[in-house]
Amino acid sequence: MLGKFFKKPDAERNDRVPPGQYLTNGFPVLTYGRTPDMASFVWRFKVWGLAKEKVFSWDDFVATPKSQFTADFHCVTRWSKLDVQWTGIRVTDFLKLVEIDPKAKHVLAHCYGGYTTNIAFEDFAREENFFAYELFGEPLPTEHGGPMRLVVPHLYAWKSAKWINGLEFTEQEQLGFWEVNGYHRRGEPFAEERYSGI
Ligand SMILES: Nc1nc2c(c(=O)[nH]1)N[C@H]1C(S)=C(S)[C@@H](COP(=O)(O)O)O[C@H]1N2
Ligand SMILES: [Mo]
Repeated sequence: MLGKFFKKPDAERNDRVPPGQYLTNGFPVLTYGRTPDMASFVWRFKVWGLAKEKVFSWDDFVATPKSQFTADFHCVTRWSKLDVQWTGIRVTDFLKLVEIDPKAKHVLAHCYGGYTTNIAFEDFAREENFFAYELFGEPLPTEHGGPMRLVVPHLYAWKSAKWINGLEFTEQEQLGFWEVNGYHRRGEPFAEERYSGI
């Protein structure tokens, strides 16, 4: 049954597929709980904590020049999808718009619906991370996190927060939803950082 949907990685692709992962051609939707009814929200994005508090409207947010990104996507439940095409805003470009206290060492991403996930500042402020609002050239579908999600390609996909609506900067690490529930605090797929082992 599984073999119908998930195939073992091709030999030439092995180096892109982390250990214990299987390739899928589809794009499964993985959401804990209900998908928030985004139509009922006026989208806003807030930055706070060890950063000067600032609230962005949709227009403020997307005023940052957009770029295209192709990235592999690895879910800790063992499926990986290669070459996902996104359009969005580079995290490093966005960070130029906010004043962050140098004491900030961690970021907690907040989402409509209440999901959170933690990312160390050095993992967050990397060139290849972005806020995405298009998927394969179409507006990002709600089930995949539309209108806006975070994408952090070098960590397991639970760090790629869907329906993102804010960033809280802190000195001490505050664990997010899955991290409190036993997932690894960092989640690097090539090191198989799946669970915290506590
Ligand atoms: N807000 C929110 N973001 C989330 C999740 C979630 O449940 N809620 N699930 C995470 C997990 S476990 C994965 S694998 C990816 C799945 O993204 P997809 O549904 O677009 O495939 O989103 C991540 N971001
Ligand atoms: Mo996941």
